[in-house]
This record gives sequence, C-alpha cells and structure tokens, in this order.
Amino acid sequence: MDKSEIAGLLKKAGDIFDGQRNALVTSRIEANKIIFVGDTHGDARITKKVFDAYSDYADMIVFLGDYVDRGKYGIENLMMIIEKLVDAPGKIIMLRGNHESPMINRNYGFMREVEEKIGEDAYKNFAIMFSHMPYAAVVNSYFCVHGGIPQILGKVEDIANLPIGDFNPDNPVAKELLWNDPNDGIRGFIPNLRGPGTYYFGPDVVEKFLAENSLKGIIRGHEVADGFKSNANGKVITVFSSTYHGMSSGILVMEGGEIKEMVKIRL
Ligand SMILES: [Mn+2]
Repeated sequence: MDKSEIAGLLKKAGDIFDGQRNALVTSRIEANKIIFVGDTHGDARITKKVFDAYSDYADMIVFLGDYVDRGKYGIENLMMIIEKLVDAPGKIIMLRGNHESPMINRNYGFMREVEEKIGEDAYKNFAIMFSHMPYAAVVNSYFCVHGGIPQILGKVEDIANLPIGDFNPDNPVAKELLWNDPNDGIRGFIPNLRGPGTYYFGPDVVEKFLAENSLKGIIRGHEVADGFKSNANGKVITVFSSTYHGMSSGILVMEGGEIKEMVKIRL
C-alpha cells in the first residue's frame, strides 16, 4: 500500500465515521453474531487471526480502540481494519481509543513509525482520521467504549453532541470516555493514576448509568488484562486483544444478544 493509497483510505474512513458516528449512540444497533476486539496496539497478527477466524461468522465486528503504539505494526494493523471498514461499513465498528491522538503517538511510537515507513508529512492524515472516530456505540443494549463512564454524562445520546475534529480531546466527557477505568473498591468517582482529567468509577456509578440508559452492560478495552476481566459484578467487561504485554489475547463473542464466550486467540 503506497502513501497516496493510504491517504485515500484514511479519508474514506473519516467520511464513514462522519456518516455513522451519531447513529451509533442514538439508534441502538442490533446484530446477531458479534465479535468484540479490545486493544490491538500494533499487533497486526492478532487482527489478521481474528478476521481469518471470524469474518464469515460475524454479522458485526466491534473494535474498542487503541490500534497503534507499543507494537511495531501499527500502520499494518490500522489499515487492515480500515480496508474491511471501507468494504463493509455496516459490519465494522471502529471506536476511538486514547492512543488515537498525536499527543500520545508522539510518546508511544506511532508517530515515528509513520515517519519511518511512509514519510515526514504523512502523520497528519492519521491525526485527522482519528479526530473523526466515534467515541462510543450502543450495540444490543451494551455500551461499547474504549475507557469508561464520564463523570458528567447523563444520557448516551448526548455523546452525539461532542465536538468533532479534536486531535487531543480535552472536552471532559470525550476525554473520560477514552481514559476512565472501573474500580470495584470505590464508590462514585476518584482521580485515576493515569493523570489529570481521568477518573476511576465505582460499581454504583455503573448501576446508575445502566439503569438510566436502559442498558445491560459495558464492553470496553483500555486496561491490560489476560484476554479479559470483569468489574462491577460482571456488568463491565474489559477485552484485551494485544499480546504486547506478554498477555494472552482475548476476544468476546456475542450471539442472540447474549455473551456467548470469551475466546483466547493464539498465534
Ligand atoms: Mn487505552
């Protein structure tokens, strides 16, 4: 894939995000067989395995963000998913992670990867595309997001009103959707070790959020886990799909609206 081909695909992806972003949080999407993929972090081999194993099976594949940085194959990983998205926009959902941002890519490897593999001026096209990615989706009454519940979000539909085009989101709701983590040992929100403007949310926050929005649970990425972990009495499921940290890669399979199984992907 050459430089102009990549730029063209990134533009197409941005246009698809613009067309679908609001519907993802306002129209309550339903599908029968769904695969949820957590952080892949430049682990293109895992993403290829998921597509090889599940493309025919799945009606929809939901990626929960963090496609780049850490692993060496961020471009390959991201472009593989974008090609599938462009081929079948209704089948692939690509949510934004906190690593889809220049401030983070400068420190964790992706900006340098792009400069080395494509060229000095190519990174901006990625940054623009990232800034158009959706922050969340409601699928089969599950709230899908990279990080978690923000302090001041009332209704999931309000996510449709967030500003678009922010390279490094500083809107508190947008930032916390990308950065927050569940914590079973607390009530309410407390500051998160990840840094200013990020928070942990307790099981009580989860209960209230799900009830107010008539949702069944939350499926998210963001935290390193041995494939997956659960919080808030199983109401929050974290999926971690990269092997980067020496963890095993996990994905979640949903069928008929229920979580069917968690599967470890082996290379
Ligand atoms: Mn993350």
